[in-house]
Amino acid sequence: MVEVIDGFMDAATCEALVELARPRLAKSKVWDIATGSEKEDDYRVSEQMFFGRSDHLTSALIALEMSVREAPPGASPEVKAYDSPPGVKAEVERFRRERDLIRSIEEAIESTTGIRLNHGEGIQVLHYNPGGYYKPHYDYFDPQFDGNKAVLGRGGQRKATFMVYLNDVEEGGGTSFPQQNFLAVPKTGRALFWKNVKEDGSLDPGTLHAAEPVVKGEKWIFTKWLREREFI
Ligand SMILES: O=C(O)CCC(=O)C(=O)O
Repeated sequence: MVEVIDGFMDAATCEALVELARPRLAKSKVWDIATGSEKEDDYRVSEQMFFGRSDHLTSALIALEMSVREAPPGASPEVKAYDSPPGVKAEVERFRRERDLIRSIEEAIESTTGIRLNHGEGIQVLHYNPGGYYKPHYDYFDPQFDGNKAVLGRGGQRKATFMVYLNDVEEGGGTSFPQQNFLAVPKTGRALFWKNVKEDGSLDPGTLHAAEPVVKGEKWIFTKWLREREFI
């Protein structure tokens, strides 16, 4: 039921993603089905951040590029005086490298899963320190709860989950699937892929899963949830 794909990502790409995510982490929250919003809860102890999806990053990059003023070669000093400061161009380049990295990962997920890139939510990077965990939960949104209506309106159900371990964990930190008696062990670049709904479209409770406590070392992963339709 859970597909394990070793070597989905090379170590350098995993490290590059971690370094981009590291300064942007915030405490993880859990989804509250009663209110349809996030709340703090010790059900989950980790830090996280989301990257924008690459097609959205591309639109933002085009706007950024258009905002850079650079006079053509040979322009007079008076005209060149209106050039954007060098820091602006460096920022555009930094943004382009981030877009390229995210796009390459998202394209690899698309070709591995056969699910279109624009069905994906943004890549979510998670970081666990020793003692960090996420108790058993489902990734799908149960439509019987009113709090899930709005989030389901943004592209339908999370029909599948694609997750990648971005480092080796010294001890603990596996991903357990209690209904399937299965424990995945973190390993740099190893991906897990599973479907949260059955062939008939019903929710699959066998996908219950948990992040086991990290005992030693730290743990980095990313998760990408894939919707039935374009995620908006
Ligand atoms: O950290 C893990 O191994 C699992 C993460 C997870 O279950 C989630 O982000 O929904």
